[in-house]
Amino acid sequence: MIIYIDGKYLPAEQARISVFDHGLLYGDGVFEGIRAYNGRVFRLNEHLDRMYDSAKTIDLAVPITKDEMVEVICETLRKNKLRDGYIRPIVTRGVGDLGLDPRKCPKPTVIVIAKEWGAMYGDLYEKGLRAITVSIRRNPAEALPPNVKSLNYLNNILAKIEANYKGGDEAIFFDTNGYISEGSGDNLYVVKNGEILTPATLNNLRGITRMVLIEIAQSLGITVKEQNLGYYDLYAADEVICTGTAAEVAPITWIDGRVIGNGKPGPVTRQLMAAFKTVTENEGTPIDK
Ligand code: PXG
Repeated sequence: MIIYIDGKYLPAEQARISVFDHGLLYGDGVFEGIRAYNGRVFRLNEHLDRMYDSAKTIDLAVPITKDEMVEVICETLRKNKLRDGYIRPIVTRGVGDLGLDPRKCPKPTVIVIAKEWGAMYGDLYEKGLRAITVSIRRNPAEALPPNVKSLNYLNNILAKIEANYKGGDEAIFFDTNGYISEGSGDNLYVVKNGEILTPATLNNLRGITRMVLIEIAQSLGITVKEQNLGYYDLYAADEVICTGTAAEVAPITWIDGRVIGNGKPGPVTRQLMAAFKTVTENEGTPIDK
């Protein structure tokens, strides 16, 4: 496996960062999770826009341009002979001293990992996921905005740990006001009476797959409404869906012991899953020059 790190393409065992990198010491940095399908990188510009916006928000100047990042990502895929796979660009604050002041870090570290990664949830796309609403709340936007895709994922990891202990395939977060936020690594939707309802993106990450899902739904003539949702909306839903680059479009058929709909992936979910597959296989930035 070949990994890009600060201008070099190195074998994985030689791709090392300093123990004084503030990405490690403080989770100070940003990242993206992107997929390539069928020789093309899916929604690459949207992912990079989000990563550079996350960096801007934490006052981190990415040392290469977006165009250079596109080239580095495609070159990393080419060097690894990948046509399908998962891409993880990372920008950390860089090497500094102990002490959290970012002014101690003159040069951000840039890393790109690319590897194979198939369907995250295996047979659960057919069976449906079990989800647990967790007691830990999503970080509020006034503390650490969920729109910053930062290297500090502890809030999400704690939710995942709680769901693991309680027998869930995925966690469902509420925000500090009691409204539904998102999953530990995906956005959430309720289907009720043929309409899709989803929270606005202040209390959750503005998912790229979410954007795609909304476009697909609209092209199929399905109404999508952004609104505050509570746990009533989950338990009383006809269908519940989650989306993410890793999860893709996945059905949730059981939440906290309640069976959602008839306990099987519903018709709207199935329609969206099929349309998503078509879109991913036919769109994107070509990996080859
Ligand atoms: N919310 C959170 C908290 C996420 O981390 C999403 C929503 C969905 O966003 P996209 O843009 O991917 O539709 C994410 C993305 C992983 C992994 O390593 C997690 C994500 C993406 C890729 C890999 O588990 N989460």
